[in-house]
Amino acid sequence: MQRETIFAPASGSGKAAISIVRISGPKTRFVLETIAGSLPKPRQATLRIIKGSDGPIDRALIVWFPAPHSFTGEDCAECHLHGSLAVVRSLLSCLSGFDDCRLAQPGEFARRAFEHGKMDLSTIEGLADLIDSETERQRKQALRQMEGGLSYRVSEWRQSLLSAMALVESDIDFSDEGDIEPETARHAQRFIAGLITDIEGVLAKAHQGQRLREGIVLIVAGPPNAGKSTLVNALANRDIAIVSSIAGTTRDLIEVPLDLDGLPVVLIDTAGLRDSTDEIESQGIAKARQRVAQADLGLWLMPPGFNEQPPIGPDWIRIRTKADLGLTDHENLAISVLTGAGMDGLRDRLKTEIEQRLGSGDALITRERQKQALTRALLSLIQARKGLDQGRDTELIAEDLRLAARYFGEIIGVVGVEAMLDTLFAQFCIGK
Ligand SMILES: Nc1nc2c(ncn2[C@@H]2O[C@H](COP(=O)(O)OP(=O)(O)OP(=O)(O)O)[C@@H](O)[C@H]2O)c(=O)[nH]1
Ligand SMILES: [Mg+2]
Repeated sequence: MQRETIFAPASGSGKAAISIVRISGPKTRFVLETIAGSLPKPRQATLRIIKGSDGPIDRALIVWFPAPHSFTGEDCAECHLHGSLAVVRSLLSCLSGFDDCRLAQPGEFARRAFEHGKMDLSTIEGLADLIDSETERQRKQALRQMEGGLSYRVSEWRQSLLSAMALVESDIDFSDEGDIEPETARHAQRFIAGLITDIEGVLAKAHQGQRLREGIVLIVAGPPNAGKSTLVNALANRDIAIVSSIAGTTRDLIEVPLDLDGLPVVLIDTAGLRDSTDEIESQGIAKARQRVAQADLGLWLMPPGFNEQPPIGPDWIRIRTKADLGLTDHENLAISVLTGAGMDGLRDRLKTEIEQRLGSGDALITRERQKQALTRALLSLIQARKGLDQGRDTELIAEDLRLAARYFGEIIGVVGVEAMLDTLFAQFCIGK
């Protein structure tokens, strides 16, 4: 059965100067010939009148990308239309009139690119992150991944692994008793030791990569009326949380994604911590305590006269609030949102602390999935190294190495990833 041809708007919805509709699949050539009169030269923007069944739709730039030199690896085309809702709608309905042509599902173009070997899995994850990126640091990390930073390292590792496997397996073939020759073992040891060191280095930075992708979780906590919501609003530069002089104003967790000078932060306002008999407030306090335990960094807000220590959780920056009231001390950073005193100092301190947790920004691993596969590969390699050290049966060592190869394959999506593909591609919008 011939594969369906898919189409979708590839640019944002709404009025704009230009809207792009993308088409991919075996019918693309026929569709173009029909709606544009004839096939334009490959990869050259060509101005044409696009015609539907009841007359012209728009005058548009058309680009024809014959397979395999296209984003998806199939015959592909882009129509750059005038950015009007009616024009786009009219072209989409014209395209659905062709046999075997239908609107694409979210991420379906990317999925076809993956299936045709145009992009591997970690590259596509980079693309998804690039589209989602909100800060400069996130954009750079995503771009590096999309350009194949992780794929490149993994393919280097696979090469080394293949060399080690070849050594070990040649011994299985030639030796009678299954014992590995000392010379061969030493050789294989060298490859494996190199791999282990490399992977441990990359994994050590994985946490930073994930934090950069997801944002550093910064939680604001303290007793009721400490000025938590006031500070959250000031850091976010807008009124997100209700502020009042009544203790127990904030009850739910309020999360705000924040771009702190290019650093991605998820700022969380919480209910003031105290023993409460109010049922709703108590639930809020329980939620706050839970979230405190998972945060990367915390601001512990102490109003004048309050001296309790923060709960066990993240690293805390202790802050004396309402400094304008004149009750500060020498130990803690003092701020007044009212007068702005101490706020620059707090922002600088925050930036330093966050920078530290994000590292230099050159992490290769940015997702839990990648981390897990790489950790499993590492464990298999460590197992293989132990086997070689102890002169274990070569067949067992070879099996550990095969497992490691399999886990490498998972990172770039060569094996065992069917289950997660649907989830990944569904993250994209339609038209990607
Ligand atoms: N003088 C002075 N008052 C402040 C300052 N910051 C906040 N306040 C006041 O302190 C009161 C409590 O502020 P909130 O921000 O609602 O305190 P909160 O910690 O969020 O309180 P809950 O949500 O009830 O836990 C309000 O009346 C604020 O106007 C400050 O820097 N100086
Ligand atoms: Mg509050």
